[in-house]
Amino acid sequence: MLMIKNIIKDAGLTFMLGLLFFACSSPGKKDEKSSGQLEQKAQVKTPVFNADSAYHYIDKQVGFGPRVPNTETHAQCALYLESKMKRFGAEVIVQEADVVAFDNTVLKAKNIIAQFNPDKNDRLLLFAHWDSRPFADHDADASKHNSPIDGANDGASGVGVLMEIGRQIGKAGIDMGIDIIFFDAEDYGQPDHLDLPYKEHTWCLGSQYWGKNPHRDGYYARYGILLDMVGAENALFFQELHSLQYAPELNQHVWNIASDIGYGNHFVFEKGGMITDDHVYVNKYRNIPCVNIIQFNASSESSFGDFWHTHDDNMSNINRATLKAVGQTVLETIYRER
Ligand code: AHN
Ligand code: ZN
Repeated sequence: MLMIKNIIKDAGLTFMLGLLFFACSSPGKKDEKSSGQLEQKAQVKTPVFNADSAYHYIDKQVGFGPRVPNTETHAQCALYLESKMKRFGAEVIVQEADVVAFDNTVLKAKNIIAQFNPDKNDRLLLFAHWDSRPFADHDADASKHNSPIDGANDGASGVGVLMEIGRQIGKAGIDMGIDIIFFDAEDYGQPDHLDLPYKEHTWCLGSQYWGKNPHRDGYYARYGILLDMVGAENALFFQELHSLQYAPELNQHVWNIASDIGYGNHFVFEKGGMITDDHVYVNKYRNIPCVNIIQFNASSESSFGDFWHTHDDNMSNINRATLKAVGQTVLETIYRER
């Protein structure tokens, strides 16, 4: 009887222990499973873009003086951009290229290529030009046509926004491979005030070179986003026509995200102009679908803004609200990728 009682007791204990084990192990398993699922979907949350920091990076670039190829101030700014991107955690390549300008000047160009997660095959490309224009051919004062401009909006703004995006990627991490390229010698195109016969392909010399000689053999990215003149107050970004041709879905996607997160006031769902810019060559030579976020209003007389290619393209025209709209939209776009 005692033995039977003990057996029953043992069985009870085993049962109790079993229950206890089940109770302990099964939620554990459930946790593992759900955290596994979470891991697959879990993305780092989209970081918050800091417009003050982008503004500061623009001011720093302008502070060097004109970023015209073959000048000392250009070389100093290149070192600054390289060292900042390294500090944000990117692996940086400075691609040096001799390119020939419209007037046969040989420009010692530097494309600055910052790679995040360099070993990942699945990549996104963000780019802007970092050089500034050696002419002010649209300035009302003709005596100043041959002096270089600050290019706070035209050049520095796109770079400043991408630097802040790079800083955020460095802090938060990201699943995708990301390349941020600052192209050189975009804005050395044949000036209007010289009345020379029209010549094609005198703009975007840095991206033309890189397109034919990418930093990695066969370089490819899912898509590319170009930022050009993204810092002016109340800037409107219409849908640029090359972008609509090469990357119609991406164009809608980016504009949808902008309006989703509250920047529909800057991103207009209407056609803009057809603009020869760095994205054309990235598309043409590397076959990467690209969109250009650029201030250009086809129905306004000063389509790129009144201070475009004048000495008024300085810090006084840089606006934090516009930088925020563009920076947060691009960050949201790349953090939604998987
Ligand atoms: C042309 O005017 C042909 N392209 C404009 C590209 C540009 C100049 N972006 C900035 N400055
Ligand atoms: Zn320009």
